[in-house]
Amino acid sequence: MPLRRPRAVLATLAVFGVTALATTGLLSGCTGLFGAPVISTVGEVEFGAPLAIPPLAVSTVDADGTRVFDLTADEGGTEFLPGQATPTAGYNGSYLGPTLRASRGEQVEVRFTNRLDETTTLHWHGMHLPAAIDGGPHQPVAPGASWTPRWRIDQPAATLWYHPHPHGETADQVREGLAGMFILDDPAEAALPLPRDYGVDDIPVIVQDAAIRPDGSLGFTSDGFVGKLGDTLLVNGTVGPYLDVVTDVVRLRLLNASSARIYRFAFSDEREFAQIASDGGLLSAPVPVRGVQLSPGERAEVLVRMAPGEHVVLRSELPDLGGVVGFGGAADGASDRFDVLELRAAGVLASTGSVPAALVPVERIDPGEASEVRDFVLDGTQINQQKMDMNRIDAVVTVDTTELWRVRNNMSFPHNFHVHDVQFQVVSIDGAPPPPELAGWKDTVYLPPDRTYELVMRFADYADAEHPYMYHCHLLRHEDLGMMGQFVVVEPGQDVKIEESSHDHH
Ligand SMILES: [Cu+2]
Repeated sequence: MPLRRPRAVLATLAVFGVTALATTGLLSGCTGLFGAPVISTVGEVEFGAPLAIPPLAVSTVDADGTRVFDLTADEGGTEFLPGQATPTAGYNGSYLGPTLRASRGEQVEVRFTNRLDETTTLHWHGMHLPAAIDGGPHQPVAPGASWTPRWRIDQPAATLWYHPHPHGETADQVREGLAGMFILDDPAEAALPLPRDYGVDDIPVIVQDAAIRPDGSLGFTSDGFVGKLGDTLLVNGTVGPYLDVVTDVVRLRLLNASSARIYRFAFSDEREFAQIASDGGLLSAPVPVRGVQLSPGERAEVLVRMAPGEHVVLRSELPDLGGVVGFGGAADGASDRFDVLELRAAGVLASTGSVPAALVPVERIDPGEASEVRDFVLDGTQINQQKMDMNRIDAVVTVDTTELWRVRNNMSFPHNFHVHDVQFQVVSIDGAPPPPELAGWKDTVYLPPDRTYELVMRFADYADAEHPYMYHCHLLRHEDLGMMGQFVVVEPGQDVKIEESSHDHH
């Protein structure tokens, strides 16, 4: 039994007409304001299972040099707890998907087949690629159908990911297990003395929360405004995982693939570690930290130094949601703590060298060059007082320009903001410069209540007046409820013409 039941209580909570439910078997402990369960698994997890490492996706290289991957989405069953089969879905397997890996400059092709019994899409989160193959809600793949996007990798080394993006259905499909990592390599990253032996000293860490009901099915412990939260962490699909560490420095690629939960990753001994990358690639220099906070969709790469023989636990400590949030924050997971992953160092550790003093130059985008300033106010589950409409284009961007987007969370609940097509830079937070860990490339950023984030981004290429990109809150319930908008990138003076056939799945 890898996991003792975490402390949670059965409570009902009326949040926007939704009821909070506790689905765990043994219920004890304390209750947050308004009755949401307060969860702590700290010290409760037995770490009885080796961390599953998603396999690297097999690829073939065509005669013209294109790297070709095959991905099939299908339903299956996964044994998260011994003897209990949980109905799940995955790519090329029963839960999650293989890690795709490609290098800057490579042409890639993904031959995707949907064997689910419902329509899905396959979105390349963080990837710079044409809108027509972005895999958003306008590229539905029907049950039994295939889809073969093909593009050139044209961005820095980074930890990206892929997941479904069908309008209104994203949260359920991701929660069932449809997600995977996409690692990009480039010469600048390869020249640095960083751990990069996949699954050995360079470890994908995909973190999701769920509640596993006694019958093995996936449930939740609370279902409030932010969405469904669970009391059990799945790390690469493993409950109660440990990792045998064999090098003196280990690189963790942290991905928050949860639909609503915000984590603040830290270690049980509060040790310092180094954040080396944010969503879109390496920072200019390692940032010494004792915690890394990730909202849904965000990634961070960190380096952790280990001593021979030691054990240390990666935890999620209380997240800093930014002041008083929601009903005291309990329904948003603000009061929850988790044991995530135990790192177990071998008695003798191979040396991977030192943590480099500098990483790669991160060219700053000058906000003074912005030819357009746009405001996005997130309120309720709307952006600028409108819900997503597949037939409405919310912003028309001219190709080869820089824009400044002022994004504001007008509520006392958490939101975040994800932009397709580009990696942006945070210019300011309520007028102040961002902290160093937010000074690199980002595609998703947490929005604390009552604050305004200025984001600068360049729309360098891929003009296409017929296919939109999305921007949206990546708390998946909010996205599904319509907290999303669409923009097209056009040639100067070009008219927008969205083809009716491109959104015929409604
Ligand atoms: Cu939101």
